[in-house]
Amino acid sequence: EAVEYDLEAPFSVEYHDAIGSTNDRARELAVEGASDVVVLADEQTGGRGRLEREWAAPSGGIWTSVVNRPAIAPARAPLYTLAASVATARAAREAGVDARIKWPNDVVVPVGDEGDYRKLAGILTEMEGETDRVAWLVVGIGVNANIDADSLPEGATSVRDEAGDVTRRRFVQRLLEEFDALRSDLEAVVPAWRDLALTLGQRVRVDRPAGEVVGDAVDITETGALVLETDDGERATVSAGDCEHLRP
Ligand code: BT5
Repeated sequence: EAVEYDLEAPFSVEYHDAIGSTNDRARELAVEGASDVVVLADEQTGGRGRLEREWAAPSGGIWTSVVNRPAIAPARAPLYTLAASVATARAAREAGVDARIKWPNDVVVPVGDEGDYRKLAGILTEMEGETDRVAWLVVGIGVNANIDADSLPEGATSVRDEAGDVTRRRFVQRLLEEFDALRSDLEAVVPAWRDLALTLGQRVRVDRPAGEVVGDAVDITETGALVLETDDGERATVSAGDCEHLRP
């Protein structure tokens, strides 16, 4: 199936049948000064997750990276990641998938009602800039679209398995419309994220560079950090890390 990605403004598309990682290509374009370019591929041979983890990206998925040049401080960059998760979840919901968000950046489908889930999509944001201003920011989005979930790593699901195949062009167009609206109205990101959050109300363990915290996830801050209430009644705010939902 040939993929036709003729997206609407403000985005222009660079499409590859196969590429190592769309994030790597988007970073090259960003360094050359590009803006609002969307790199898309049918297949990635070296897809990356966070912390050098591998991202499985076979043919049939939506593997994309958006080059942004936002006039924001680096401290607000996590809002772009949250905006991408919200936009992805909304596009998936329109395709008939019960998509929710697991803090900070996973788009998941709940399994049962105790916080279990399967992962539908992941986001990888990379940026460069000064202390007071971002130079460029690449938001990488990987969606398991028209792929059998059993050919993906354990714990993954796909749009195909949840709701049937989608027209990828239409899915990406929807996703980018939502993303564009949210990035131009950053105040709207956190409320939209809260509405879709699976993590809020869960008992969680967060692994972060400074060590592990366990508690109840009660909120996120205006910059997207997770607020935990620990067992000794203290509040802990975590801005980055890996989050695991625990059984109540
Ligand atoms: C992420 O990392 O979730 C970010 C994934 C970003 C992928 C996009 S695709 C377009 C762009 N180009 C790239 O090279 N990357 C971005 P993280 O939270 O670290 O999760 C990684 C973990 O998810 C892995 O260790 C696996 O356990 C699992 N995993 C790998 N591939 C998966 C898949 N296709 N679906 C669901 N889970 C997967």
